[in-house]
This record gives sequence, structure tokens and C-alpha cells, in this order.
Amino acid sequence: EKRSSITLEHGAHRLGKRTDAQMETWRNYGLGQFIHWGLYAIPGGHWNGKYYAGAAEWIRSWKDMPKDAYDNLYKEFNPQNFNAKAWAKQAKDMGARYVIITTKHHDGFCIWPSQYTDYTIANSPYKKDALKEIVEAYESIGIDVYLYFSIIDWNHKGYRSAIPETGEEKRAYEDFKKFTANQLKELLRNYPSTKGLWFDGTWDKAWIEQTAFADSLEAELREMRPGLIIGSRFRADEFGRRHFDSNGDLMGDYEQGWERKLPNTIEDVHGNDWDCVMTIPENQWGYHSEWRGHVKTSVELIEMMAKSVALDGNFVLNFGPDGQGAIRPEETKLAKEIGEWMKVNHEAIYDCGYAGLEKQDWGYITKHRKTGKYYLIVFNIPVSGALRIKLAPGSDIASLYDLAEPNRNYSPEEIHRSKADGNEFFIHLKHKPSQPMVIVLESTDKE
Ligand code: JFZ
Repeated sequence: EKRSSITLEHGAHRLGKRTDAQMETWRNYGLGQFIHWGLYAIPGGHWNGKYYAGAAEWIRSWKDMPKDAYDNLYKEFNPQNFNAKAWAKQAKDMGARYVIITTKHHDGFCIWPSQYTDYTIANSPYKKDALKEIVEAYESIGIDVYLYFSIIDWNHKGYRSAIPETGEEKRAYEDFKKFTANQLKELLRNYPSTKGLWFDGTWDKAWIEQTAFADSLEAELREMRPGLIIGSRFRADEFGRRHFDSNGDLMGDYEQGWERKLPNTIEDVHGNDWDCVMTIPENQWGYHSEWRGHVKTSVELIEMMAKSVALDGNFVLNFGPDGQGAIRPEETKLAKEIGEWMKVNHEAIYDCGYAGLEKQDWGYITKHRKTGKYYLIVFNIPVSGALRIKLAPGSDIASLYDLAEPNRNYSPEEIHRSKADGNEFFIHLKHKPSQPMVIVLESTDKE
């Protein structure tokens, strides 16, 4: 069905998924790591003995945080426990295949020595280029690097969330735009092996109005780096629509709106690529020394990852190292638990996507994009002990085994086929697992 569409100069420049090799790699990651690390890690959600209830990386905006004190924190940034290789190793052991690192958050502090501002790590006691260390450490063990960049910059003189049509403020904002473009090109020049940009802080009225500027900047960045991956959170169309243009078409290479939430059905993602970025505690991205409220368990996180992949997305788990550069023990423990699960079950996550089969209450089904194998990722065991699965009409089960025990096939007694509905099967479990389990199903419907 063809819907009516209007002509847009700055809407989506491509319909449907990208099919090139770089995007294919992105699509197949399955699991990623997010890192929020900057000056906010020093106060860690507290100032003068007071607890900040917001997200730690937003502490500068708190009424009880003196701006001047915050803007001088860079003089204390000297992370003595920072070890990029240790971060990378932990991410690798967890099973992450890409990392998104905050090069600059809303506060404007750069963890690379930008030549366009003095507010950088080069002027901190640490002095060294932490971003370079991170890029090298992750890439050397096979993890692709993506650069988080906030358009909001509370440190730049010309930055405003809204600007008048003319006058001094407007001129200052032009400087800010130039600065933003310079920094982005600098990042691509200095870290040529990185794979993409993860934009944030693009919701201001002032930025939304920069449609033509942002569109041509995006084109320039893509030209500088063929294959560059940019999500839907960079620019608005000429009617101020973000993520999806005025025709409802996705702008950018993948949908970036799944933030601490997940789609429920394949219809929710409209056939687009997408990523879910998730925090371990509630709304905390940067280091907060005192997590309150619900803290997710590894099983909950594994379930979110499985659900993401089953709905054709990537799952990206956030870490907030502290002011000394150490990853907190709670995060280390979860990374280890996820890694232990991934060690056995990664085949159900990597290079997999939507299976095209009916969703079942026991869990999620992923399908390997090359081999066509189905993975039944089981989180809830029915009281009956039998897992229902509906294959494509006319399809049969060719083989069925636990991923943890690939040499033992389920026996015919363990697989009941419904007489009434020929493609409906009931798998009678051999044992009750204590961890989410994966059953591999090879069907006769292989393409
Ligand atoms: C933004 C930041 O403000 C936050 O500090 C963190 O970096 C996060 C990853 O991104 O927060 C957002 C951005 C977008 C939404 C929600 C929070 N959103 O689209 O729902």
C-alpha cells in the first residue's frame, strides 16, 4: 500500500535498511557496551554531602551544584585506576562486539585533546588522550568503537537551547555551529578507525531549527568516511520532525529512540535497524556512587538482550566508570555473569535476528542470518513443562538440541507434534534449568 508523501529537502535520504558490509556488521553485533565517563564521575551524584536524585551525568544542572565548582573539576581529573585495556578485556569477556564511548557529554568536557576548546583532558592533570587509549585498547581485541557526541554543550559560550532570529546571540550560535562541525571532523580525522557517531542532546529548539546546516554537515561527515554509521538522533527535517521525517520515514541508519525501553513486537520497529541503550540501575548513565531503586540482575539483562535480537535490534549495556577510572564491582559482577552466559550461548545472539515465528510466552526466538538455525531462548518454564512452538506451514523439526549440550538430540518422545495443527510442536523439557537456556532448532524450511 502506497501512502501519500510530501517532498522533503531534508527528510530521509534513503528508504529501507542499508545493505552495505559496514551496516551488515553493525546489524550482527547483538551486544554492545556503552560507557559514560567524564567529569561528573568525580562528584558521583553528590555535592557537599548532598545526594543528587537525578542522573549523575546531569549534576551540573542541579540547583545545589555550583556551576563554577563544576567547571573547575577538570583540574582534578586524574584517573589513577584508568586502564583502557582492562575495560576492553572486561567488555570482551562479557561478549560485547562494539562500544559507544562518550567523547563529550552535555557538560562539554572532551576526553580527547580537541584543538577547538581548552575544556579538554589535555588541560587536566591526566593530560593524556584517554579516547585514543580506549580506541586502541578496544580495537586491538576486536571490539568496534563508536563515538558518542552531545550537541548540547554547556561549556561553549555560543551554545543556547533557543536563539532569537537576529542579533548577538544568533551570531554566537553561528560560532557554536562552526565549533560543533570542527569537533566532529576532528574526531573523524583523529580516530579514523572508529565506525560511527552516536549523537545525543539534539532536542533543543535551537538545534532543531538548523535543519539545512545539520543535513549538509551529516553529508560532509559521511563523505569524509564512507560507511560511517549515524543513527536517527542527529537532525530534524524542515518541519522539525526528529527520528522519523514528516512522511514517517526513518532519518539516519538506525532508530535511536529505544532508550531504557524495548519494543514489544516486530511491528513496533517498522522494519528498521535499531539499538536499545540500557542502564543497569534506573536512570543513571554516569557514575553515581549511590544507586537507589531497582538494580537489574544479569538474567533480566540477558532477557532484554534476547528480546532485542529477536526483534532485529542490538542491545547496548551502559557502564559508568568512577572518577578514578575504575569500573564499580556491581558492574563487574554483572559483566562477568553475562559473559558466562554468552560463552555458552552467544550463537543465539551473534549474527541473529527476527525469526518470523509466532512469539511464545516461554521466551524469545532468534534466527541465524546465515545458517537459518532457530534459537529458542527460554526464560519462563510453563507449568506443563512443554514449550509450544509453531513453525512455518509444512515445516518439520530436523534436529533439536540444547546449545549447552550439542551432541545430545531431543528424542522423538520429547517432541510432540499436534495432529490438529501440523506445524505446531510441543517440546517436553528434559530438565528444569536454573539459567536461561537455549534450544537449537534446525527446521526443514532452510532456504
Ligand atoms: C540522554 C542524556 O541526557 C543522558 O545523560 C544519557 O547520555 C542518555 C544516553 O542520553 O538522555 C536521553 C536522551 C533521549 C531520551 C531519553 C534520555 N529519549 O529519547 O527518550
